[in-house]
Amino acid sequence: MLKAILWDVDGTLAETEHDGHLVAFNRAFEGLAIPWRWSESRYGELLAVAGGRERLLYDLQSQPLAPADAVQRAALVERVHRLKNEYYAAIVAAGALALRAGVAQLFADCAAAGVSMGIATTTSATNVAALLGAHLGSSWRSHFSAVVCAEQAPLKKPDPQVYLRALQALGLAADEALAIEDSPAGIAAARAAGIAVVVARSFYFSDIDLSAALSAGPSLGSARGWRPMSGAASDDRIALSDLVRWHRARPATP
Ligand code: XBP
Ligand code: MG
Repeated sequence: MLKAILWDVDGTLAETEHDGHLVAFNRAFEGLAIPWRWSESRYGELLAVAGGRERLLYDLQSQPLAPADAVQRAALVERVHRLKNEYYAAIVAAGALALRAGVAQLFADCAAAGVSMGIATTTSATNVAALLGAHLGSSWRSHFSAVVCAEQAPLKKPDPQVYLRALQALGLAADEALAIEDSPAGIAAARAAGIAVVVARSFYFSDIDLSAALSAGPSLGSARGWRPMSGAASDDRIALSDLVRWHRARPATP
């Protein structure tokens, strides 16, 4: 029986990578007088590396103007990441990061049906608080029975740690939860934890392998384009009733 929905954050709740983190990283480079910027397409490549700090460190390997010394590199990563998160919070506070279509309605469905919700993300806790505080208010934490971020699960997706810790916090078995994700690393993490996963494709992950997903579609805000399980035509969005139906019909070994 489905008892909890586990939400990924970046790309799933909002288009935070394209409209938030990328913009904030470039502002941080500028603010620290670092002489390079990331293009939209370069950031798409870099998303193969989960975690903002890890992404920065990886990119430094191909930046000719980056310091050669490992200690200096690590210090630079910390400075950029801290400032990036400040700019990210400012972008969220300015109202520039709307929740993706259908997300708020699913939150309401879960509340009405008494289905728990959890957060399972590779991003920093500060970014989750900024985003959800802006959309759900200062009591945002009370909407979620578990919030597991990078700080609580340092082994980032595709490692299953974040999902295993979320299940542990909820006191649930893997087959009592359903993950909502957007990225290959997120899908792999949920599946490695034994959790069935539904994928709402995002800007940067519009063309990924979806064979491990219970169902996938372009948006939770539309019942169209979902497969192999389809949304109910009666309600032009993906409702909790669709997720419950899909979860019940999942293969024996999800
Ligand atoms: C996505 C990530 C994060 C963000 C940046 O996490 O990989 O690293 O890109 O956030 P998810 P930080 O999809 O699991 O929410 O800079 O805080 O790492
Ligand atoms: Mg994501």
